[in-house]
Amino acid sequence: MEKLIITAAICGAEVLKEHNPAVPYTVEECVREALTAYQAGASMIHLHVRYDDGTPTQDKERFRVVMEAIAKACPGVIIQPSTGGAVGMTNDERLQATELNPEMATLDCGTLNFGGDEIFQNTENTIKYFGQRMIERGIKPELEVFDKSMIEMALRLHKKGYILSPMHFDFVMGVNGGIGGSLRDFLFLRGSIPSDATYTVAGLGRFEMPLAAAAIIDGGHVRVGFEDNVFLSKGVLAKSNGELVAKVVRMAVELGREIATPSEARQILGLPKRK
Ligand code: KMH
Ligand code: ZN
Repeated sequence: MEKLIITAAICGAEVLKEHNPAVPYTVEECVREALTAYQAGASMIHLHVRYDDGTPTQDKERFRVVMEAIAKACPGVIIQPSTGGAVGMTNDERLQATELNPEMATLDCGTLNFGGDEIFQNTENTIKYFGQRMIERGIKPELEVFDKSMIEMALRLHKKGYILSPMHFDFVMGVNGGIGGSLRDFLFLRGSIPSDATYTVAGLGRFEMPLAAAAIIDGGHVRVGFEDNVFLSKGVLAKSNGELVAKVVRMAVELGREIATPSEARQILGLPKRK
C-alpha cells in the first residue's frame, strides 16, 4: 500500500478563535500552526489566509507572504492554496493564489448550500474556468467534492479536457448541505472515482477521525485540521493542528501504514520534484 499523505488544513475561512483560540490569523500564527503539523507528519498544508483580525481574504500578496514564510519554516512541504476562499467572493478574487504558481490548488466541483442563506457557488463555467487556469499554469488540482454529484461533474469536465488525469479528489464529508459522514457514504464516494485516481478524505467535526481510519485502511489519504474540526476528542479542544496530525500518525502506525514525506507525497500525486 502507498504511504499515507497527511494534509493539514490549518486555518479555513470560517472557523474563528472563538471556536478554538489556536486558530491562526496572522502570518506568524499560520507559520506556527503549519510547523506543528509538519513536525507531526503532515506533508501538505491546505491554506486559506486571513487578515490579522480574522477576515478571510484571497489577496495574492497575503498568500505570497504566508506561503513564503511556511516554505521557509517547513522545508519541502507541499503548499496547496485554496481557490474556494469564502462564500461570496468572485471567481477572479478566488483565483489569485494561482498567479503564484503553487504546485497544487483546490478546485471545487459544485455548488453547495452552506447554511442559512449562504450558497458556495461553483457553476459549471466556473469549474471549467478554474480547471483551464490550472492546466495553463501546471497546477495540479485537488478536486473538492462535497457530494457524489460533484464527482460526476469532475469526470464530465475531465472528458472535455478541463481536468487532467490522474485526478486527485478530496472527499469533504459531513458539511451542512453536502454528503454525510458515514462509512456507507465514504464507500459510495470511494467507489465512484477512476481506478488511477488518488483521494484524501476530510471529515467535518466528529467525522474527522473515523473517516481518517477508513482511508488509512483503504489506502487513501487523510486531511485533518482546524478548517474541518477543532476538537482532539469529544469536548477537548486541540491545542494545535499538530495534535490532530499526531493522532492520525498514531492511528496509521497502529494500522501498519507508513507516513509519506513531502517528496514521497509528490511522487504519489505525480507532482514535479522540488527541493
Ligand atoms: N471556505 C469554503 C467556502 C476550498 O478551500 O477550496 C470553501 C473551501 C473549499 O474551503
Ligand atoms: Zn479550504
